[in-house]
Amino acid sequence: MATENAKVKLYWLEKSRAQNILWLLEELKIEYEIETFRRGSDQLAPPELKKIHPLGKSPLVSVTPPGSSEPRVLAESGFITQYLSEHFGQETTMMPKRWKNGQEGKVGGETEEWLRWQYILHFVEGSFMSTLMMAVVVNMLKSNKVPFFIRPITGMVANQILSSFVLPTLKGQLAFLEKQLETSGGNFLCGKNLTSADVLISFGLVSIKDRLEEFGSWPAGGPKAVYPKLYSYIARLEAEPGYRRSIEKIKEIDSSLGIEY
Ligand SMILES: N[C@@H](CCC(=O)N[C@@H](CS)C(=O)NCC(=O)O)C(=O)O
Repeated sequence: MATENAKVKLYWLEKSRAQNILWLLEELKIEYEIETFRRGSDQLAPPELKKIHPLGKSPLVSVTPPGSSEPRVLAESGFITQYLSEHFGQETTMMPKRWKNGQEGKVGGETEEWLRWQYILHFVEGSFMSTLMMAVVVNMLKSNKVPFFIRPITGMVANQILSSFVLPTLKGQLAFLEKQLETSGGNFLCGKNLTSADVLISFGLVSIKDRLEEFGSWPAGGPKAVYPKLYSYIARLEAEPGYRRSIEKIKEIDSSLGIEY
């Protein structure tokens, strides 16, 4: 698709991973439109989003090619990230170079950076976010959202699920990310440059960084001592100018809209 004059629109939901895509659009330095949505009192997305895409989740992005009036609706954060990076990221570091010189199109001819980038795009939604969601939802069984007289029982069940399955899985994924950072040869997951894989994982990491101790026990020093590289990396992501701009952008649109990680 020729990208000049393509119209891009982000359907952004408050307190959601749509913030990643807003950051990505800022990095791509393209013009885009943004429509904001609030969650209902049930914390779900409003029904209007179902008119854009049948699943009614956010982020959603529509791309209208130049000369067309037919927007293509993209859903699923990983797919949106890949599509936007491939079409609009050529002049940026968002998508690493795919082929080693002279190895174009060959099995095994891909660069290490590109393989990492593709892998992380799938890992984020395929593994990481579902573990985080499970941790957060199971943890609610311990909270004051549950009537106090059954909370001792739901709390016991929650602790059992967290300690036997969720936290070990999450710790494995965080240790994996720590190792990725150790071996990337740079400050980011794929190497020296910030890519859209870093952008895509940011919402999950920022939202969970201060909550890990709620999910079970940790060695002395807590998660920060266990994953020092990961915690420095999260701080670097939060200091990125594009990340800061994405937060300012929402405040400019409506200061009452929640980003809340
Ligand atoms: N797998 C989807 C997940 C989308 C998703 O669940 N989005 C959440 C926001 S973080 C949402 O729309 N929640 C509101 C709801 O479930 O009604 C993706 O990769 O984008």
